[in-house]
Amino acid sequence: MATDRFIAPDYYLLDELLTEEHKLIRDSARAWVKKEVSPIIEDACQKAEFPKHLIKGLAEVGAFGPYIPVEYGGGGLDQISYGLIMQELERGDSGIRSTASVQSSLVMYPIYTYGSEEQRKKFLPKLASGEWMGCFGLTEPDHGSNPGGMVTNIKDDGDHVILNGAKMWISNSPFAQVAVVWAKDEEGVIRGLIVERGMEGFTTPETHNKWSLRASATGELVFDNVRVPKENILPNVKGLKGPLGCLNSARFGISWGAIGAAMDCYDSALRYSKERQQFGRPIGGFQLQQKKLAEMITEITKAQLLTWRLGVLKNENRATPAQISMAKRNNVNMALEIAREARQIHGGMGITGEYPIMRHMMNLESVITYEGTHDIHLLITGMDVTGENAFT
Ligand code: TGC
Ligand code: FAD
Repeated sequence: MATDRFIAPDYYLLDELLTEEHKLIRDSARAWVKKEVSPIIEDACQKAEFPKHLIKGLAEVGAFGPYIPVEYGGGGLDQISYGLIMQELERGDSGIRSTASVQSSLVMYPIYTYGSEEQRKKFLPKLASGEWMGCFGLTEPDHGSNPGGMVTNIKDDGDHVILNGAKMWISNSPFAQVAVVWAKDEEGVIRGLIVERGMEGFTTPETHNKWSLRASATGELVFDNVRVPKENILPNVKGLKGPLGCLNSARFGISWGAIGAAMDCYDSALRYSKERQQFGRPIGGFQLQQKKLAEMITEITKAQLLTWRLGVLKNENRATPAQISMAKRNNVNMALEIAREARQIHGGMGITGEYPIMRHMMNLESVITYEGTHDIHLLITGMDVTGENAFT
């Protein structure tokens, strides 16, 4: 990829809504992405390799558990700080943000929120430092949008449970030491378990041939009579609200992250439109190109306002799952539309690795599907405003 010349758009002077601490955190994540991610990300994607060497730096910029209390190794920061870090990471690449949001929202969050004190002390500091990486097993081959139908199950075996079943499409699974797994007990109640690499019968085959999120490792979790000690069961939650509660946190982060990808596409398209000449003038002088750019900055600005307000509500514990769902749907769709338009502004160059556009666009095709598909989020808003359930 060419040199990273990213300049973040801030059309409505939204920096004025951030504290000095927010700006420091955002700027240090931004600088880290420019120095460590931008130079290697295109190559990692082309090779379909997760750049493992970035784990240490991700921990150092506070990307693992930013809002987890300091006593457990987290950053003790607020929700807007978390959002800003996710925005900057996804500006680099959705796969890098994915790694961090799984670790923070889908592994550290449930252990912190639903775990025992012993579980918090054993796992959280090592997850915060990146010494251990985690993954989150909810989706199954036959149960994606409908996780309540899961068939992965546990059976009582004295001081252990016996875990059987399979999860698929699991980010970070091929290298994770720890998996937070959701399974039904003998009464059909969903429980959360911490499954550790090395437990007999537990394997994590990698999923290959993805055209999207190529710098993020995705795989399965296969459980063949795995004996999991009862001390690894998350004691403080039962039912589908357990995993869905984690998704609220991850979807919130994604709603910020998507803005990062959109900003990168817009910034690249704006610069290209000023530099690229056709018919004797910069293509940015043509009305059709200006329409695209004007719509992009409008949509980015609206998304920034939406997430900032959501961050305020989340800091006050007032953000509802449906509000978070709306921001995830709107912002990811917005980013994908911008990536497609930016690709056109770059002409043929837009399909090459010289520019980040095609990579963002392909990544966003996963982001619009995971953490609840675009259509599932439409139905969540539909149900929230009408009171009618259109899922079944
Ligand atoms: P439903 O009957 O509506 O609810 C069951 C129970 O859960 C409660 N609940 C929630 N609790 C917390 N947060 C939420 N967002 C919640 N939504 C519902 C609800 O109150 C109820 O509680 P209780 O106490 O009455 O039992 O459930 P349903 O079976 O009808 O399903 C609803 C639906 C479709 C919205 C939900 O299942 C859903 O969101 N489906 C999408 C699945 C999804 O998002 N999967 C994501 C997998 S993880 C992933 O993709 C990681 S990618 C990570 C990365 O790389 O970045
Ligand atoms: P399906 O549920 O089969 O949906 C197929 C289509 O049907 C979609 O368009 C959907 O919107 C539509 N549909 C489904 N139900 C309805 C309905 N009631 N009404 C209208 N339309 C409907 N999962 C994890 O647990 N952990 C992870 O770390 C993780 N990482 C992922 C990483 C990647 C790269 C990808 C692609 C996925 C990941 N997922 C993960 C899984 C992801 O959450 C699911 O793919 C997603 O929830 C959708 O499930 P599905 O793919 O089975 O699609």
